[in-house]
Amino acid sequence: MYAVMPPEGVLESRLPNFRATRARVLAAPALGARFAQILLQIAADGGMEKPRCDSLQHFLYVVEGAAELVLDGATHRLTPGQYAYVPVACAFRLRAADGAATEVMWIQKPYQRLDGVAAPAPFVGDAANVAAVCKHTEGRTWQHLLPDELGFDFAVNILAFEPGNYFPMVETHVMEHGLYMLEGQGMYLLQDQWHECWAKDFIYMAPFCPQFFYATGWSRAAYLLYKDVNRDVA
Ligand code: UGY
Ligand code: MN
Repeated sequence: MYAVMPPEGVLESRLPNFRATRARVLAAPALGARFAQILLQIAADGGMEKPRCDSLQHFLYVVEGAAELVLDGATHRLTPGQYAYVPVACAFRLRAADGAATEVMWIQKPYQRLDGVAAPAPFVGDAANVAAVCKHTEGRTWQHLLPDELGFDFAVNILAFEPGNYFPMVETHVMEHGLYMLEGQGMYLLQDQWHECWAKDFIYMAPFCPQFFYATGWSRAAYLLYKDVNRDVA
């Protein structure tokens, strides 16, 4: 199962504890996903009314503009490509910064603890400082935005493709994906259908959905990819 969602078709929601904010819900348990992914379009005077502290873990990635994040008592100004990880029971508050609108991708997931493994601590990062690793083929890179540690039960990676570059094989795996196209364009094979995708499109891929991508157009293509990892599956 999968869902391809161009931005113009994703109707807006209003969420509790937010003011002057349009929420585009891209993935949620209602879809069968074990996480939620929401694009927040926050007006200049918008954002969370009060801090939030709950039983979910959160990942926030700034897509446009600048956001002010208060995390665990410290204030951060985050710009495109900068992001934060918020563990369970950690207070945070997100608002627009600099008196201008901002767009933030928000991922929420219940945490699956592992006996004997410490839960991750909150942190703020910048994709510009994350190494781009070439794993299989030239012209195709991965950036792992979260540390490769067993404490994390999900990963968020940026995959980038030079024009014409592609996966070495069709993948089919137990992990599910939330994919947000950051730049460029390409063709996605999902199950047995081809879909053309552009920047700002979203794709949900359920576990075991066959998937393959190649970049088209004249500039590189890149996407932000959520994936569940590091836990038993039975
Ligand atoms: O890591 C992944 O599962 C990745 N190669 N999948 C994808 O980009 N659809
Ligand atoms: Mn995959």
